[in-house]
Order: sequence, then structure tokens, then C-alpha cells
Amino acid sequence: MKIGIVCYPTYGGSGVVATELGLALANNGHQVHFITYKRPPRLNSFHENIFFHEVASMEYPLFEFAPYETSLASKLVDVVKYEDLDLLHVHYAIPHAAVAYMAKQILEAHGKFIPFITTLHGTDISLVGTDASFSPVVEFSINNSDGVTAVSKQLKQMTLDSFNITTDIRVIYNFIDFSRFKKANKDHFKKAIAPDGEKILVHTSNFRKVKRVDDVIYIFKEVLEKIPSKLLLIGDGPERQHLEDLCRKLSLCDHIRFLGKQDAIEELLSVADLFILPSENESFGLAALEAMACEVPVISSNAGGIPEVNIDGKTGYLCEIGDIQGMASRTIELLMDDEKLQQFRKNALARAEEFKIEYILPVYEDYYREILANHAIKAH
Ligand code: GMT
Repeated sequence: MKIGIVCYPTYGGSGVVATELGLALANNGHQVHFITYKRPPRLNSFHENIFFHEVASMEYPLFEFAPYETSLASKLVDVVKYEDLDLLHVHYAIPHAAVAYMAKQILEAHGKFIPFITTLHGTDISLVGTDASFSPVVEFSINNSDGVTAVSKQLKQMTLDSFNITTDIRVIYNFIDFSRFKKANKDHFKKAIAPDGEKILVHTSNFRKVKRVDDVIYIFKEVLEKIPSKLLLIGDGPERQHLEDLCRKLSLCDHIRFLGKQDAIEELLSVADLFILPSENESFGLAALEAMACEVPVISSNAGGIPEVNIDGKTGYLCEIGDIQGMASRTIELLMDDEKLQQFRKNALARAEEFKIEYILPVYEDYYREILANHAIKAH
């Protein structure tokens, strides 16, 4: 198949999933065209089946906001037509689903029929999508997608609860590539980070309020009072300055390292004892899955789709959102019981293996074929 992928080329989960999916499709012999405003970070080497089309927004004094949607739709029309694509797969509904709909209409006027699939990732429904400034467009473009997938059962339910949905939504879970995400021997890292054998806690995110990174710091403070430990905060985002200030205020700077955005997350996860994810909202929690693949149990909130990934009392613990005491006690409990921690590490790996890319890729491929077949019937 010749597939066009549209996503945010950022460090966010939706861009990561879109890129990894595109890479896996290309490895399986499909021709994949990424159409985005920047090369996605994980798309960093040459692949004979991968093409990248950069969308340039036009600057003009009249435009206070450059009309990116128009540029993207025009680029889609161009790429679909001249590369003769079979299917478009857009990740994150806003604005990609509406843009794909517009491109599809333009292409139909040119005699080219192409279906598009929209994958819902979370905040396009939960935080942003339901805002009055977006919701009619989101609802319309979901209902007029040729296929719609959601990354968890909870996200599907939330979409059904939030909009008047008249189309089927298929749940296809996020996945993990074990050729990359596996525990490696990084003892030299461990020694550098925790020279006196301290335990290592890790959190990765885009440091937005929804991630509740403050909670990570308060949890760590409780843990540090009982167990010598270090906290690695990986990622960057709008809360970063506030978080650094909080560390200073709590006199924790000697024990917490802000590592910024990192590409080789798996190397850092390889030295971690526990992963902390206290999010307010999380449709799936790809970061937790990446940790689990590296044999790191997860202490998390029970928000959104996290319970579909992290199993309470087996691969980690789940607490109510904002229950800092609960998450701290569970962290301390696991760190103090080495036998249990080792068992949880094994359980985390076994659970992560259920989300192997090798299992999820054929599900997407079958779904693509189903949508193409339905579309062919409709076109006649
Ligand atoms: O978590 C973020 O803030 C990034 C966001 C995105 O859309 O890039 O992530 C969402 O999609 C990920 C991949 O499907 C999910 O694993 C995350 O749970 C989801 N984030 C939220 O729902 C807050």
C-alpha cells in the first residue's frame, strides 16, 4: 500500500506513535509518505520506503496566524495526486481530520478517490477537542472520516460520551518496538547518576499541567526521607521553570536532575527502578509502556486509559489522581522489598510484550484493507 501519514512532528505521544507505525509499515514493504511541517524526531535515518514532504506555511503581513490548515490541505492534495497514494492516516484529530476531509473533497473534484483514517490520541478529545472553539469541527470530521481508531477503550468511550458520534470507532492500542525498548546494561550511567547505589526514579513527559509533574516531585520528597534515591526528570515543556523553582524551594536540587528532551530514553529507563506517572488525564500512557518494556514498574494515577496498560498490584500500582501520599507509600513499599520489585519488573515486561509492534501492526494493516474495501464499494 501507499500510505500518507500526517502527525505532529514533536516529542508528544501521537507523533511518536505515528512515526513508529510508519517505520514499521515501511519495514513491512509499504511505501510511507510523512506529510508534516518538520521531520519527526524519530524519523532520523534513510529508509528506501519512506518519503518526507515538508509543509511550509506562508508568511504574509495580512496573516496574524499563518493558515497552516490550508497549506497542509494543499500539500495533501499534491502528494496524494502525484504519488498516487491509496490511503491517508492522520494522527490527532485537530486539525488533521478536518484538513484530510477538505483534501479528500478537493481530490474527488479532480477524480481521485482516497479514504482517510483518523486516530484519536487523547487531548484532541479530552482537553482540546470538546472546547466550543473546536467541537463542531471535531465531531464533523470524526463522523466523516472513513475510519476512526482510538488508542484505548477509555478514549473511545470518552469520545462517545463527548460528541454525537455516528460512526464506528475501533480501539487499536499503542504498541512498543522491542528492538529498541529493552533493558540494556548501562552500569556506567547508573554509577554516574547514583554513585552511592541510590534508587533511581524516572518521569518523562512534555511537562504540561496535565502531567502533574509537581506530584512527582512531592512523591519523590516523601521517598527521599525514607530511601536514598535520585529522580530523573526527562522532557521539557511549559512547567519546566516552575518545576525547577519547586525543587529549589524544597531543597531537592542535589537529588533531582532535569535532563531535557532525550532521544535515547531506553538507555535512561535501563537504569531506572521505578517510573512515576501521576497524570490528571492520559488516554493510554505510552511513556509507561516504554518504561515497562525496559522492565521498570510504574507508579501511576488511575486516570483515563492507564489501567488498560499498568495493572495494579502486578506491573506497578495505581492510585487516585492527586494521591501523593498513596503513590509515595507504594513507591517506598516496592523499593524496600527487593523480591517484590524483581517480580514486578518481570510482570511489567510480560505485560509490555502484549503490546508488541509485531501484534499491533497487522491489526492496523487489516484495518487499512477493510477501509479500502469499504471505500471501493462506496465509490462504485
Ligand atoms: O501526552 C501528551 O501530552 C501528548 C499526547 C499527544 O497527543 O501527543 O499524548 C497522547 O497520545 C499518546 C499516544 O497515543 C498517549 O499515550 C497519551 O496518553 C496521550 N496523552 C493524553 O491523553 C494526555
